[in-house]
Amino acid sequence: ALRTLSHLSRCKYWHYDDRLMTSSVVIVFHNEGWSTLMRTVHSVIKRTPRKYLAEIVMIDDFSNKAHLKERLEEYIKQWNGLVKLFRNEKREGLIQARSIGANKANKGQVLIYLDAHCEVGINWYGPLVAPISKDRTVCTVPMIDSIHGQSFTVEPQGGGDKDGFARGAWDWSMLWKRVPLGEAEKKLRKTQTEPYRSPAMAGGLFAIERDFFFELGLYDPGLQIWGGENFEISYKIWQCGGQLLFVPCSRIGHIYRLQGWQGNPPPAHIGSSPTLKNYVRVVETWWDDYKDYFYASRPETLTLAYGDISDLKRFREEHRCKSFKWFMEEIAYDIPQHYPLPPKNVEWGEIRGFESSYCIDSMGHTNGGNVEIGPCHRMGGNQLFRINEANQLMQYDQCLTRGDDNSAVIITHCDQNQHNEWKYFKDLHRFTHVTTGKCLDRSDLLHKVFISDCDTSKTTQKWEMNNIVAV
Ligand code: UD2
Ligand code: MN
Repeated sequence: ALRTLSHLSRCKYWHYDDRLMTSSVVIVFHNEGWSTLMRTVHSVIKRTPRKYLAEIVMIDDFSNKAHLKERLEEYIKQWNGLVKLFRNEKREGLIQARSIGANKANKGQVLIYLDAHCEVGINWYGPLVAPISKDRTVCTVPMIDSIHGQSFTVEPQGGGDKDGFARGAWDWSMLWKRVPLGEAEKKLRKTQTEPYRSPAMAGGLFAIERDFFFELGLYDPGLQIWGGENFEISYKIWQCGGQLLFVPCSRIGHIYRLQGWQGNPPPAHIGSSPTLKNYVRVVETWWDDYKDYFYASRPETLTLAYGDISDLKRFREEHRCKSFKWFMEEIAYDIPQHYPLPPKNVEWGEIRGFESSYCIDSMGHTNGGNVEIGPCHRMGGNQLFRINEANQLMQYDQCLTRGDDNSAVIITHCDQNQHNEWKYFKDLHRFTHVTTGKCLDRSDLLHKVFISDCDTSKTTQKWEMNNIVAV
């Protein structure tokens, strides 16, 4: 059961205009389960005042499951046209499917997007749409509770302040984060149940005035399948004159992915790394000089072919959208406090035993596991490292450091002032562990990585770092 959030019981005392804007609810789906998909639809119908619900538009993104064919078509007939179903003729991905949905859903004044495995809460509608009815350039996001994928229990999400309030954020590699609502933002509102500003949205659940979404150009048509669109729309809203608000009194449950579920694979006609390409398009379009911080965190994307973004740049100019620096200073000022701007890289790539075919491999270990030696695969991933100006030898958000036995090399999560221990001497083919004065060493035979007394005659202490590029 939902943990009692006593301050939220005050949501009962708000009065909403009885002439709010009407809405089209858009649900895009690809191979969703029957009960979760229909629960989304049923909950919207049951819990939305009929005079505001113009239609529910379902976009089937090229599913192949039998229950999503005739059975679905027959089932929605009970609502006499209130629920519409459109089918994509090829897999578009959730991002373009949502833009298609915006075109199909033309009856409501507001577009409300929901993932296909949600349950809207009681009185979700008024609080979510009222801010838009007041100012059409506001985009709102409900409080998203977490429905467990097996037990279907509902819990508030983590990552917030003591009352559970969080703002949407990112780290510099573009991973979605939630940071506690800070004092400065709290001061901007009179009560805890008022909407508050968020730099970014998670992506799946939001409400936006339809015409305003079209004025913003919908989603970048070059974004493919999954990922990054939540940041694109967030930056576009803020930098081009709108606002993004999180609304405490509108609650919607969402079933999060179960541990290990990788998501639906991209279709064959899509090239590799669509999500990474999306990230690059977004930072290239919106981040200005801050994009260097993204590339410092994900150097392998430096050479990624991300397509043409000249239309997006022109849009930014024509709409006189503000700079990312303005956005970071005025709206997202708290994010670097939680995710500091990363230092520049000195070198990055695979760490290969000099002139050998063996590379350091994290084997996916994190938080204290050993790094090992494995055959070089030149695919990046667990063999992709970077050494930065703060003397950290890193993979993603993890640092290499000395293990408890004083010789093994382990990998563990680090902040910017932790594990500043390494120097790479390119010409000497050497990694020095500065704090002990020892050298990075290996046993190709035993697949082990360790530190030992420096010895220029030992070939196992010789390394080369070679760039790896994502494709
Ligand atoms: C989150 C968002 C999701 C989206 C994504 C980043 C929330 C709660 N969820 O991941 O909405 O912004 O981040 O892109 O904020 N789908 C398609 N075609 C596809 C793949 C998915 O139609 O090719 C549908 C899918 O059935 C679902 C929706 O798109 O209804 C979102 O996909 P998801 O649930 O796998 O994304 P999620 O929640 O992991
Ligand atoms: Mn989802």
